[in-house]
Amino acid sequence: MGQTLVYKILAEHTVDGKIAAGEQIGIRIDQTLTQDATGTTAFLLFESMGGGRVKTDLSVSYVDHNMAGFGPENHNDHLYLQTIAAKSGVYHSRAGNGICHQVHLERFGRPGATLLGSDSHTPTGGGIGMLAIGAGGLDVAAAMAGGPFYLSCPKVLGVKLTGRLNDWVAAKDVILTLLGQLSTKGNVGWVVEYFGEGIETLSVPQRATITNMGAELGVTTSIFASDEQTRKFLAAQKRVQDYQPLAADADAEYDRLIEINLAELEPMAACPSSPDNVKTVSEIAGTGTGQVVIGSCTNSSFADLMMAARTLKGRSINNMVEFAVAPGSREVLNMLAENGALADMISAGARILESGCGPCIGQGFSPADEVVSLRTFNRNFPGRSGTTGDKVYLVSPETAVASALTGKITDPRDLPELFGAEYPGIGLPDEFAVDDSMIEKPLSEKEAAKARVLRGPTIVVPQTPPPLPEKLAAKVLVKCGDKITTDHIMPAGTFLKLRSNVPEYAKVVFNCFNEKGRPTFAERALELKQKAIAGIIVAGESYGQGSSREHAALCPMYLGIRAVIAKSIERIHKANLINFCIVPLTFAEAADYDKIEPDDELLIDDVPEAIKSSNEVTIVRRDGSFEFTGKLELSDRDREILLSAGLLNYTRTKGQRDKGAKGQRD
Ligand code: MIC
Ligand code: SF4
Repeated sequence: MGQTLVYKILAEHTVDGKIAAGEQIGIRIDQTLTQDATGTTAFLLFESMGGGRVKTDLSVSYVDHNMAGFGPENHNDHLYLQTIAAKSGVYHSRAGNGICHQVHLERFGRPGATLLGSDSHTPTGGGIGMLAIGAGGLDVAAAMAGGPFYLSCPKVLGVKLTGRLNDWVAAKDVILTLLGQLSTKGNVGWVVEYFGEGIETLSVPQRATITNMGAELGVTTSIFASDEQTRKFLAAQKRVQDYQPLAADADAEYDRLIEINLAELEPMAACPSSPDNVKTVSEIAGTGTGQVVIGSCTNSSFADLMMAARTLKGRSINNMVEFAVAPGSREVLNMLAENGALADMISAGARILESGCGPCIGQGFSPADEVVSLRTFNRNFPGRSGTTGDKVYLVSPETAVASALTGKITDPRDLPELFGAEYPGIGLPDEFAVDDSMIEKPLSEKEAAKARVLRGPTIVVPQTPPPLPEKLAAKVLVKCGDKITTDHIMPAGTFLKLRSNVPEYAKVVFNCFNEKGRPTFAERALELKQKAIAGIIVAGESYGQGSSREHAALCPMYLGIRAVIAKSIERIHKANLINFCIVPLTFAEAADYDKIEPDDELLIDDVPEAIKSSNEVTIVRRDGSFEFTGKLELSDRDREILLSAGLLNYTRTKGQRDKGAKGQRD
């Protein structure tokens, strides 16, 4: 039987374990990326591991999330990241140079390589044929230190693309269609591999839109073959030397197969407030909109913005719409400035935002109350825009432009009739305006030895978790439902600037559930912690979906949370919980979820023993009225990490054990 592309890359990178679906494997990581909102913690933890020079082929630190600079926090972070990168052998992409995923695709992505990024949209790199995986910052720090990355060897979902997209139908509509079919739940442990003659019609940036938003499916990553389209993209980025052709064998067998005829797709939208709440645009057409934003790592490539500029040229956006454009990279912004497209957008009424994440992570541009906001982003979780009760729709740039012109949700295929607009059909430019002057090279080892790292007072080294107790006495601090995202657990928006200061940031854990006049989640947790009582979080399906932010584990750990009991837990978040020594448990019987009440006091005996040798624990209500079974779905390594009080301690003690073993051999 032939091999899938995923398994070919895994075969070249697996350094521990057996390559078979469901087995734990450790893979060598060629490249890492970090961004500022997760990067400060990642680098602080990297330093706690011993620091020194990174051991990867390439590591890049980006500044793209926290750029508004209200107060000193953001700039303190930037300076720390710039100086620690230079010292540790890491490239540093400065604020304003663009969104990590887009810049990485443009300047560093390499077909066939492995990339680990402290951001859940790292799979964007799958558009260029990399095996690109999102993880928590501590896992990325461990990879920078030269350690393998451990994952469950995935099953492969083959998506066969045939046909060609019609005018005004976009790559975004491909992934929205798939999200409508597969939803955001139940896809943990899978990788999506796109193949078939339809992929030949999609450029690398279009492929990257699809792999980027694959993150919303909850899969480990998504990947396209590396072919003539990849070669053209790399050549236009003046790095054709990085090209190598790569594809699955013709007789590769997939664990599951889906076929999509691109020619049959139509414009789609993810309706409020989940990326899988998908409808066709024609179904919701006519709904009034007061805000439209084009940008984010999903849809702000040169072609996306040129399409918008050409369509807007000589026209004006509706006067009830606030319209903004955030170019994905400085390269794209420069090209638009040089060829006049920027002027066309400005003339049409666009507000031009800087190249960065911006409104996607609630850094401004929150919609007014009750206003429908159309965005070309990848996530519309409740409140993520910064407005409680927001109504955010996720759409393609084509649908965004059409709706900005009319002031209501509009199928872009109506543009020729409404405005006489022709489909611009923008392809890849022969050459991108490459300018790496805002990507700083690291210092040489000799220079680095003398270099000083700037660590402003708002940067606080995170605490490490205490060991697990023999008997866990804990109180249920919150009982939440299905699809709790890391945005619910650890809000971003105006709180994002607290990322480098866990004691401060921890104050807003589960802020969305806090009620005025009542003690907050954090206050209740800290009060219990003082009495040596732990906190437990109870949740439904897909707990921790969305971002990779390890603060969703780190801050609860700081507050004394020692276990999560859920119907299911998403991959990256589960790894983050283990890394920060919070025991991830799942209900053996889903119906037991209904019997637990908030404030219940629960007891678990012999916790370390169960973690050592069992796949389950018995959880008893303190008054003895109810007991149930929690499943421990853990690899041997997960167990060791929990027993060592988290990944940082595990790495330190493992380092000592390895040294001891080497000493004995010598
Ligand atoms: C996001 O899109 O939610 C983020 C902000 O990029 C996160 C990372 C973070 O929380 O810093 C992600 O996707 O992992
Ligand atoms: Fe930035 Fe939004 Fe992309 Fe996250 S999803 S990396 S916040 S642009």
